Amino acid sequence: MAVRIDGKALAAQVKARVRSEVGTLSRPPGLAVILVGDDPASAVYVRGKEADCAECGIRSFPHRLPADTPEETLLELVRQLNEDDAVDGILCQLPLPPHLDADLVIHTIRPDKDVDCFHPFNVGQMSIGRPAFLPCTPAGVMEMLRYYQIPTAGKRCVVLGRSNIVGKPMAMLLTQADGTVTLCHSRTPDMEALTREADILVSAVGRPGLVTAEMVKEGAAVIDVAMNRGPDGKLCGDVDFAAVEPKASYITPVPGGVGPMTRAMLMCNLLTAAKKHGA
Ligand code: L34
Repeated sequence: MAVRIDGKALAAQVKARVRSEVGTLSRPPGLAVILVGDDPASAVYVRGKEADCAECGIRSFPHRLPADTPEETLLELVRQLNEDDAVDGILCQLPLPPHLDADLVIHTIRPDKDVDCFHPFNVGQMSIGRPAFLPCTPAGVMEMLRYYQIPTAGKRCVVLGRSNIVGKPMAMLLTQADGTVTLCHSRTPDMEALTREADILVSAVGRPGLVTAEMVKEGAAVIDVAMNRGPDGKLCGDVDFAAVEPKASYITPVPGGVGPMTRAMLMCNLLTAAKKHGA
């Protein structure tokens, strides 16, 4: 039976560390939080991030914009926040409404305030092993592996999903931690043959029930990054939790797994940004 990785408890520890370091700074770090439109899931995540800020002694500056906000208005807000010395980090919650170009917004955020680590400069720095920031979700997964002493060096790691915000950077961080990484996606034939070899299996696809017990190696660590809403309205990940739990050595629940860690790592990035800005 797998050990359940407690993302909520670990996130609380990480945030306590951030809070105590924030207490040593000459001024509180500041996070600008941009939320465009009224996607209910995004609203929940953003509220969570603002609550985390309060918990860590970080100021948050909310910017709620209507769904039909013109692109130039959003870009102008970002430029203004780039110049605002009280703002150490700028978070523009994704996804954006379809008429807005997320890449353009990300490009406009000054790299030293890019606490999501989405800007191409920071992605590049990370990819050559000289990170300024680490992307929050993959960094949260790495923190879980470290805390639970799940070794990565020399291990077979399989990542499902190749998104820019999770799959690709996850594969990169596992590679840097000396794992042997296979990145699978919708065009991967016979994915099961690959996942069955995985010591560490990370799923970030967004399809409930994708990862079945048959796909998991006995004793594997199974990390579920997905956030789906099941037909019953309940949150679930990609992993068939009940079936996989007996077979795995470690498993993350949804909710209470990777999600809270994503938010905790954002707090770490804010601390880093504030220090760089001389706080
Ligand atoms: N810019 N956009 C930007 N940065 C990010 O880092 C994100 N992400 C993803 C979506 N868009 C983003 C998040 O914040 C996903 N994500 C995220 C963050 C937190 C949680 C889930 C996704 C989270 O707190 N999950 C809780 C349950 C929340 C609920 O009840 O709905 C959990 O326990 O998993």
